[in-house]
Amino acid sequence: MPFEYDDQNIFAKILRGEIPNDTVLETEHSLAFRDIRPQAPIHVLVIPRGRYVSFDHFAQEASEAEIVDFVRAVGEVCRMAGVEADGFRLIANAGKHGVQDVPHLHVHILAGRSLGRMLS
Ligand code: IU
Repeated sequence: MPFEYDDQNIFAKILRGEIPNDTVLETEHSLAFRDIRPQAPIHVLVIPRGRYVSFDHFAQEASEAEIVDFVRAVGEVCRMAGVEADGFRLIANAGKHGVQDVPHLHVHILAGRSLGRMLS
């Protein structure tokens, strides 16, 4: 099934500059900004600028330049979070069972408190 991207999703509007955001990092192909409802003292979202719904969509269709840029942007935010805090967690929700609210690929970076054990 082809991936269908909704240009009216909130992160598409942020990327078009229609809605403000609290930017922490801008690169050629990616943007990182603070989550509007933080679940930890540090809660940053990293998104590609391209029209990708989810991680699997991105991995299949993004260019190598976009993929390298995105992974480096995620890594840079982890580094920034890790400097201020004692470790971090990455999460990328997808689809209904993953409870993805915004249908534009985003990686959550959470830090600044103990996040508990998710997997046993
Ligand atoms: P999810 O992985 O799609 O479930 O998470 C979406 C996140 O986007 C969630 O943590 C929201 O607080 C966050 N968010 C935001 O940062 N800015 C917004 O305008 C909206 C949602 I709407």
